[in-house]
Amino acid sequence: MIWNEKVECAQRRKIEDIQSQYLRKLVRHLWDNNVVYKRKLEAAGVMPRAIKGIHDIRKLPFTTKEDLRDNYPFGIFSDLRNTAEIHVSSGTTGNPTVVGYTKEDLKLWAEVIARCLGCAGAEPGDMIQIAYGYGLFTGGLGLHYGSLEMGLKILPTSSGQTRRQLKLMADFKPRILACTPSYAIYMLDEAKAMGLDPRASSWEIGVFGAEPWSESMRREIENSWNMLATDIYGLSEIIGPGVAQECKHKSGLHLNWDVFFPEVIDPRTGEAVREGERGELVVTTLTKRGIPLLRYRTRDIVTINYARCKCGRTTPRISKILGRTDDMLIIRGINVFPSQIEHVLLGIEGTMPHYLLVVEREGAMDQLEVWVEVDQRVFSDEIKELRSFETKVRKAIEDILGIEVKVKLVEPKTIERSEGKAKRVLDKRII
Ligand code: DLL
Repeated sequence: MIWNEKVECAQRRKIEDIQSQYLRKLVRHLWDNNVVYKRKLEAAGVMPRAIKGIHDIRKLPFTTKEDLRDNYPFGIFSDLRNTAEIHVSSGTTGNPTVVGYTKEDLKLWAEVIARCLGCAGAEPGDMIQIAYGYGLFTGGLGLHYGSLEMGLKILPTSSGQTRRQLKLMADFKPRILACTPSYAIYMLDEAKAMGLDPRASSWEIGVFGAEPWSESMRREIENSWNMLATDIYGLSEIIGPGVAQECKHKSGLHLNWDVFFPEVIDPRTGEAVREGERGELVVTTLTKRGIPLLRYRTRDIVTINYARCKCGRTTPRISKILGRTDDMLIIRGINVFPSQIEHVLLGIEGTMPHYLLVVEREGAMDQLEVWVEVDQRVFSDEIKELRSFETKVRKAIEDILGIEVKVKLVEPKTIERSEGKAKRVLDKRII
């Protein structure tokens, strides 16, 4: 169903008028209420009155993840007093990324997710099993608010406890499943072990996202579970899930552009690329109040298409995420930066600043193995001591990342050196 036809099927001119109004108001609001942005606007030499319409957006400065982290925890918030909910996602080193929502923002979140659910094919009254993590991660609660808004019956199973997930699915027969695509695949083996026939599952529609996934993963999910697998995209800084979503035609993700203004730029020059060309997605949150962001560099690589879709929506569609401009890895839905691990290793005596992250997919699950060079002294220790050193390194890394990892200690000079940019990641996943 089309949840908000007036907006989702509107003429481009009409949407541009709305965007222009919102942008003028937003820039004025930031100038008056946000010290960080006032400084950024001044540095860029842009006064609020210079922004007359949406096409002036190019005059505005970009915002990056560093802007959020440098102002940790609440420095970039525009309305801390009325902040109603806070979410956190992992950062590079040290500080995580903190985002805040006012009550109005939570309403906006519910609205855009309801649109996404409608886009995926949900109807009021359907039952949805939400197997994204609830908590600081935006997946669980975001889908929850949108499902409430649409009038779905919510089964908030959160992630994990797979046998229980599957028993509840078999007994309650939800029509929709929302989780990461890798979890949908992971659940297959467990279902078979429980004697369930996945093709007979009650799930007809999947709302899968939070990590990159390919067309071959889609085929596997659709064939094995006998369901339609749709892609949902978003990031905590913008709102969480709810930025864009595929419809049943699966020809790009419809982006909620009346509230999240998209640009696709060349990451090196900052200039817009032509429609259909690959570039970095940059998003301005036009109506958010807790932590509105101007021209946020998502670091996600996409193409964009402004043609009307067969489903009738006129919203622009972004491609599936084609890559990242930085070295962030997503492992089991968790964002991991090599620099986080480097930071841990620097704090442990006996390790060297040479390491390699080896990522593999075992079954449906991502496995991260960290190869760490240790100095000769550690290596000549007894096996028992070597083991306990390995455990120490592993625990320290797990504490920072919040996921299980394997650690392999290697002798000095084992890891290939590079004269240019060090190669820290060996990603063997085929997705
Ligand atoms: O992953 C929000 C989300 C939750 C989206 C549930 C969809 C479903 P973060 O933890 O801040 O937020 O991670 C954001 O994850 O910049 C992308 O690189 C990646 N990502 C999110 N959705 C997709 C997707 C949530 N559908 C980062 N395909 C983003 C590929 C995705 N990558």
